[in-house]
Amino acid sequence: MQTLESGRRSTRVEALKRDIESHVRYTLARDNASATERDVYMATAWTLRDRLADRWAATNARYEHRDVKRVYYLSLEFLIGRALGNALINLGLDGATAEALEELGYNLEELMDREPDAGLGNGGLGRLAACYLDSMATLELPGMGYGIRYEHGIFRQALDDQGRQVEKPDNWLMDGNPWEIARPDRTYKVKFWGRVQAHHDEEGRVHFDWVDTSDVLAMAYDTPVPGYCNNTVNTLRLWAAKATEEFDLEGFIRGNYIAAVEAKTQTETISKVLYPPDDTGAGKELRLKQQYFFVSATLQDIIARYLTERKTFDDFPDKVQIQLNDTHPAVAIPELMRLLMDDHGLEWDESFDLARRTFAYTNHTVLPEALEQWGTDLFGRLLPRQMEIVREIDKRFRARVLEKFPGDAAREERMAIVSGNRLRMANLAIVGSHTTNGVAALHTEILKDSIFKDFHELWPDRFTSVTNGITQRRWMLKANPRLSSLITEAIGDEWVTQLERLRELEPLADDAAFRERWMQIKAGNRARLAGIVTDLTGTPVDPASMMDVQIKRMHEYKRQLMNVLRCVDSFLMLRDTPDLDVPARAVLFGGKAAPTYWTAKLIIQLTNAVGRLVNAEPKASRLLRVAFLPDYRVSLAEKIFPGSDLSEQISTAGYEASGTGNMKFALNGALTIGTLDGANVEIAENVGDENIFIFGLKADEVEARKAAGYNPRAEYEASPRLRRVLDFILSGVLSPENPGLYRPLVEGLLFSDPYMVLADFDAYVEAQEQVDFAWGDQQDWTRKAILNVARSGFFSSDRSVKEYATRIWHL
Ligand code: 26V
Repeated sequence: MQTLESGRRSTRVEALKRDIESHVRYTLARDNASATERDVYMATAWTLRDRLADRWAATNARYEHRDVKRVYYLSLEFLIGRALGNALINLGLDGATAEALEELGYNLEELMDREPDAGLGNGGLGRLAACYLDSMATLELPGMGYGIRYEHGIFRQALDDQGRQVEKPDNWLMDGNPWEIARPDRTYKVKFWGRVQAHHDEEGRVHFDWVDTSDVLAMAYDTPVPGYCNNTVNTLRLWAAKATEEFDLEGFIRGNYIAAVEAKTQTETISKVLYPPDDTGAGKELRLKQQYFFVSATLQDIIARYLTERKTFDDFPDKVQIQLNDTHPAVAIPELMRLLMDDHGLEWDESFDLARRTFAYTNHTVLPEALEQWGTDLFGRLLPRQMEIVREIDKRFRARVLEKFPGDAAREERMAIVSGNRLRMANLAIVGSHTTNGVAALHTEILKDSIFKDFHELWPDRFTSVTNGITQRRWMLKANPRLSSLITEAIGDEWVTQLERLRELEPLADDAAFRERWMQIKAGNRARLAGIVTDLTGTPVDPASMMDVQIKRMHEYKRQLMNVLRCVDSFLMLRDTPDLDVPARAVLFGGKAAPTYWTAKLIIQLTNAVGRLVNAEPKASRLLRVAFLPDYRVSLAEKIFPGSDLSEQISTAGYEASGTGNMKFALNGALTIGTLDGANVEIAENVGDENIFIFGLKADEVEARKAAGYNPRAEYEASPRLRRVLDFILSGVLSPENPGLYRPLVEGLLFSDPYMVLADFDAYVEAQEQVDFAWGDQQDWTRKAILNVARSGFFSSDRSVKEYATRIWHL
């Protein structure tokens, strides 16, 4: 007899099959026999999108009807990853769809693997934006993301036969993107260059016109953002650059067809490609064009939406809150003022006040080279009216500083928005917003007493902290289905929307039968990871070894190099000491280096050289494997976290603003080895000191050592272990054909070591020995792992978004 549930399910499966087949036939005009896997993937995606469409329209209608206060998350980056699996989970259709496809002769997992990642971001900042969209939709908050529809996202990373990073183009839109809907009716004109003309009206008031501009059109593409099983579907609106029609027409009139088409292509390069961070920081004209392009279109869109309900701007900040994801969209501050003054006739004071009450700014880094500055020359030529407005904001702000700190010219200059020929975007963002926040407790303290100290002294109330979070829907429910099922079986499924409920797992850490099941699942996930490592790198990995993982962007402050040095140390020990009693480990790395970041690229090459050496040495490779997984990205991350045992979070204290990978590991039951940096501090507080391996200098100690005149050479002299490792690399055996290849890395450490690798090395190796020891007791290790999971509820992006909503957006 069929139950009601299974009856509904079979109806659902039938409907899914029917719609998938119908999309193959009518959207793709194929018959079932000639349909390729790609066709079936597309048809499945459209089928799911159709099921989102009604809820999407209803969500928009509800927001409009209730005239809600809206939040706009402006970001140059959204690192979404794949959409199909996420839509399935959030619609609760994963089981039924798998069944439908199976009956059609296809495998859901395989189809999902065909979807290219939407890699419209570089790393943590972009992934955070994606997690926040998921949480806003799940919390039913009227939040909308705005960004750029890059034709090419983050480059794909390949490794050549020398172990060097090679960048390959990302062509994610090539096969069509079934998740987006073009909205040509939402197209705005964005102006560039030109000049400002003042004129007086009949009443003698001055008006400013921005004339002789060259214009670009911004066309909206919308992607649905489904909440978890709740009928809310929010929107991510990405802008694509299109040449204006006049542009084309002019070319025809002048008879210069080819030149006109060329000019059109040139214009459309604005949304062609995502910028990777580079050592030259700002200063790139196209990057500034991208920022202004998406900001201007976004503000026009927001104002148009606001004005459908009202005639004045009096309520603007009560209906519109705009979160600036780093300074990248900070040109929104003068742009909103320009629109209010020049297009809508408001006065300066009112415009500035409205803008300040509308914007909030999140800082994501303290690295000086990553703090954006624009040359006033470029900025002033590209955006002449906005430059005037910025200069006026700066003039008034300087006066305010001197009023509070009379005679303090040095302070005035430090705080200035425009200083010499530099426009400092962070200073503009703080002055032009109501709230500035850091992304973890320690990070915010560092903002307040170092890089933004002067601003904190002027406006202490403007600063607040919101610790980052991650969405458990993608990073647990979707990525780790087997552990998710075990957890749900034990405590119910409320954790999917209330992650703090994981606390209920705590007593089970002492339950031997539960631990047994936990270990079995972990073993399965570990075996899957071992298989992936072998597939991707050719390195065989014993599925019983400890999976020791460092995955994140390559940067010196993250200290992948310290991890590599530790691998060399282990190698030398294993090679030279017979019968060494240590557990088997696979040390796995993954991460992209910015294409112009030579040191980071050399560290990748060194990692691969160490891997080759270790994996080929018979004695060492029994207990140690080292592998670099190419093309680390969201979809690969989802496969790595569940199989990981040890999470490497070893940045120089004070440099990692928060980290979010650290949270994904803890949530999936890996133990952390880490410094007291970023959100590691809060992970340690939550999971308890006995369930984490903390080592190394603390942030204030790093500063003190620097102030006292840090001498890395002395560390080398004092530590025989460190000396052996560095001498080994200097010997050239890792690159016999070019023995000096890695010398610059070692010399960088010996002569400067800005990130204190040598100062922390011995402490790191000792902490790793504690890890080895703890691993020896698998029961206790598992106990700790369960407690890590049980206590990571705080790191849900639902919690972060709620904090933004109450403390910053006042929803
Ligand atoms: C930018 C640049 C540009 C110049 C060259 C080097 C460089 C290095 C880093 C960056 C960082 C850009 C901002 C960013 O992605 N920050 C990350 O934001 C995450 C989300 O808040 C946070 O978890 C990470 O700790 C933080 O590094």
